[in-house]
Amino acid sequence: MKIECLLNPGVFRFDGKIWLLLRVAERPEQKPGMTSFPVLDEQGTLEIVEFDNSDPQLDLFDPRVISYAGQDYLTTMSHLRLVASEDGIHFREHAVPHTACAGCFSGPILGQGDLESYGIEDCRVVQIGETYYLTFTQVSPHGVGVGLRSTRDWVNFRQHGMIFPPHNKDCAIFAEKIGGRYYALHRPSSPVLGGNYIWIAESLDLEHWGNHRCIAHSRKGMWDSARVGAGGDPIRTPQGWLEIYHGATANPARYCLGALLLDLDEPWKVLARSKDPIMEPLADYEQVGFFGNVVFTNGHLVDGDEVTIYYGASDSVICGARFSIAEILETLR
Ligand code: MAN
Repeated sequence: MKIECLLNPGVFRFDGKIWLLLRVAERPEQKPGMTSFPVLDEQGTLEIVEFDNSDPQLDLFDPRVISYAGQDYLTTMSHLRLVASEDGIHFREHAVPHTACAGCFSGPILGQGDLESYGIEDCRVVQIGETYYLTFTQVSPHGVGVGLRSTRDWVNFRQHGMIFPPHNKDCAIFAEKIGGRYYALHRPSSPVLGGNYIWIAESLDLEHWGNHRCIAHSRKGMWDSARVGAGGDPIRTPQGWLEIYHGATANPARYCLGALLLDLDEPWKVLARSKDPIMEPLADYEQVGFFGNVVFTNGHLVDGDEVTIYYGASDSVICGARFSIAEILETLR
């Protein structure tokens, strides 16, 4: 397999270090005139599916997705992999402190079972108490939903299954309870009425979610006209919860970042929002790549007024950008 993209990392602090949970997207080396990609069968064995590009049943409409005879597939399969850093800039694979096998790396986190047979993507990591909760996109022929796993040591994981069924992604859990309840942002898609909007839900146990409310629509004629979706977990500020989100246009597709400010006690209330993006794909590596014109985030680190936003650029490489939280808040209207 060849790594086509390293993108959209989850971010967290653990054992005195800064960690990224990378999304690694792979496929076989492509032969001329053919399209091939991996899928997992029910036993978790990798299979390679191959199509001839001249086959009229094949629709290569998007570098990320293909359709053959009415069935949709992903062109790459993603798994998650840990790297660590002392300074938040230089990352390498690092042993997770682990009583059972000193010095071993925590292995890749792979898709498992029927709901993840096309892989797992774009993992948000939030720490609540001693436990890290991972919310990620589960992809399979059944659709795209949100999975939850949790861990305390990054060696042993608990599977909580799918918490938001298809079509849903971009799930960011708040790091604190509000009024005795957990809250999460999520992004269902509605193909006919509605669209790709950000919703909020609440839960008593992080597994069962209800009282869903729609809090932010895409906005016609603006940089976030086709879709919006939450980034990492909302950042608590004295003015409210600051949520960095991605917004995209459809034709041509262009992904930018903006922000929402949510009420501290009633987080379903949007107090302010970016009129213009806080970040756009401008550098070469943000404009050209596997899927160009993309800046996309699902993780950040907060240090006082500074937030380092880790982001995927053009679905190919991982970057970081530092912002002042106060400056972002000043831009919101
Ligand atoms: C979707 C997801 C992301 C990806 C963007 C841009 O939102 O597949 O993983 O980064 O599209 O391609």
